Amino acid sequence: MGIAKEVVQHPEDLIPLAKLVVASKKIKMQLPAEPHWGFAYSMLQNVSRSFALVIQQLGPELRNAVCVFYLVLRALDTVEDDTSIPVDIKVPILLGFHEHIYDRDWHFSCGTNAYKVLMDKFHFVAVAFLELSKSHQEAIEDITMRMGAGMAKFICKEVETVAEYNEYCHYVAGLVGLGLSKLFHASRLERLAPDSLSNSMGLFLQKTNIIRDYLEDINEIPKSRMFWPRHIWSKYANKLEDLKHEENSLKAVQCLNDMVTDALAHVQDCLEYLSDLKDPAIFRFCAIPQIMAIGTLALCYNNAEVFRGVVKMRRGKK
Ligand code: D9A
Repeated sequence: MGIAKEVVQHPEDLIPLAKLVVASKKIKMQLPAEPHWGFAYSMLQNVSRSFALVIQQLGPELRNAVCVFYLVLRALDTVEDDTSIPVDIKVPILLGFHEHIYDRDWHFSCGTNAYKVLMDKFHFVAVAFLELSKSHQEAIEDITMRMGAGMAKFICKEVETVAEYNEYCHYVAGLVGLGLSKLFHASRLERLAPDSLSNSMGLFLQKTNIIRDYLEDINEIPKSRMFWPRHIWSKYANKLEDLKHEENSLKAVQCLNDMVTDALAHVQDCLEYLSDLKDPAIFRFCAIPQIMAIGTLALCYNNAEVFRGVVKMRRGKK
């Protein structure tokens, strides 16, 4: 991305940017020597630079488990998102994914760019998974199974009600919160958090992404699925696409504020979840994405720019 442009436009960001560059250099140097772990951590950097930084907060055992968990989930997402896979092929892959992670020889090519590399070299992820402790493996397997089943359930379904919106977000994000809480507990660093609080941690992040990415998603070719629930947007427009047209700006912003208010309902649970954490490294790992999400929602609230371009916080401000 345009780091030079960012610095020219916002010179005050130079210091946080420099810190980020130093931090990411450090991660590059620390790539493990074993090919599967080297692949796992470099893949993590390729698909998500900020998550690769945040994960460095954790101690080695938990970090390896979270790294594998993240890549397994990204692979599952890649299958879900690939519109060129026929539904009758896709559904069994989603339903069987939790078994494929135990299989060094399983492989299914799909996705594009870094995600294609992740799928083509998925055996590295399986090998890394098999090196995790049994309790970490079980947590990852359980969540992968439930998420795959949830994705399969929603494959051809529009999100109508707010209850369905919460259900979909539970499968793709709330379960991630449950899985991470299990991993923290399995590492004996935390008490097991209540599922409802873990779920809210995922829902808040996912809903923030769904709100922020309106324009990116609606303009995607081939047409991607939209997750704004019909029961919310139909109060403001006849079609969800109409919100991006200048003449509907007022209704669009009212709808946006409705969506933001719905997301904010999870903040109380998120704060309770964070305040119960004991381990300082786990606290930072969990708090950083939540703080970024709060910042993103603050930027989005009452902001018609959400319908004109993608509203993103600048790195220095993160
Ligand atoms: C997370 Cl293992 C995610 N998701 C995130 C990232 O944070 C959560 C995916 C896989 C894992 C973890 C996360 C982090 C810490 C504690 C959590 C938690 O729960 C207790 O998940 C709930 O977004 C994806 C889901 C929301 C679907 C769960 C943070 C992240 N941020 C993006 C930044 C951005 O702008 O999107 O990935 C990124 O780094 O690319």
